[in-house]
Amino acid sequence: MLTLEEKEFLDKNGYVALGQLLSNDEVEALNKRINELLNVEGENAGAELIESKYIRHPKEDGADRLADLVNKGQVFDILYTHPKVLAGIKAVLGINFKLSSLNYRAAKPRKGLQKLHVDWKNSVVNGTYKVCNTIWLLDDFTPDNGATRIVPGTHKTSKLPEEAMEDPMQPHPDQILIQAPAGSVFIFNSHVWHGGTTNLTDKDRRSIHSYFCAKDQPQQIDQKKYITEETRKRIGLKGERVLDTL
Ligand SMILES: O=C(O)CCC(=O)C(=O)O
Repeated sequence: MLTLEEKEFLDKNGYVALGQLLSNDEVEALNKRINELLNVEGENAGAELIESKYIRHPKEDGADRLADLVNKGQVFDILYTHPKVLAGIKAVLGINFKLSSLNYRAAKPRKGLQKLHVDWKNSVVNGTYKVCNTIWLLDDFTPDNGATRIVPGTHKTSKLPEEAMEDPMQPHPDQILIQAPAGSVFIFNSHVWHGGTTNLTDKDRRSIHSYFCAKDQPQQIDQKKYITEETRKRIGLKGERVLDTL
């Protein structure tokens, strides 16, 4: 499902654009459900990440977070079962992977800057990648609304940003910004240096991350613990295989 060119680009640069996989109606339906959840969950939004001891994200100042979207509506199913996305994840992690978490992140106006980071404790130089992310754009990503930055090729270096840069909060000379219309999807190897940028507009910059890990790694959200009967019935064996809940 991924062309040879897409696979080679992903391997070389650590990210690839998969195009606009969602229609405008699908984006609208996702944003509607997200708004409902933000209203209902209020201060508790993202609590599942705290429970699972994954504390960095919900405490992020300047970003809204929602977690465990797997169990919060059918509208989210496509985000971790789309065949093209699964093909992209397989290209990075091999056949033995599972969903780690399905979370919402919005960079709030005038906020959202993150240091360049990888989602792993150390650098991985031999290609045995452990984690891989997908970002689904729920707004157009533009140069000034907090688009994700990536430093292409850094998943193959032996250094982490904090070892190579004086200040990983600063722009990197080689960084690119993910820029594409709402409904687009990018795969990025989580070992590539990446991070959110400042949203200089007065509107949220919304996205959902379907984040995957190798089968032998713990999930950010323990999918077996959280899965509801309703989700099980809805997604069937194929979905459960991706969640590793069977
Ligand atoms: O949402 C983004 O632009 C990037 C988020 C990210 O890298 C993170 O939260 O670790």
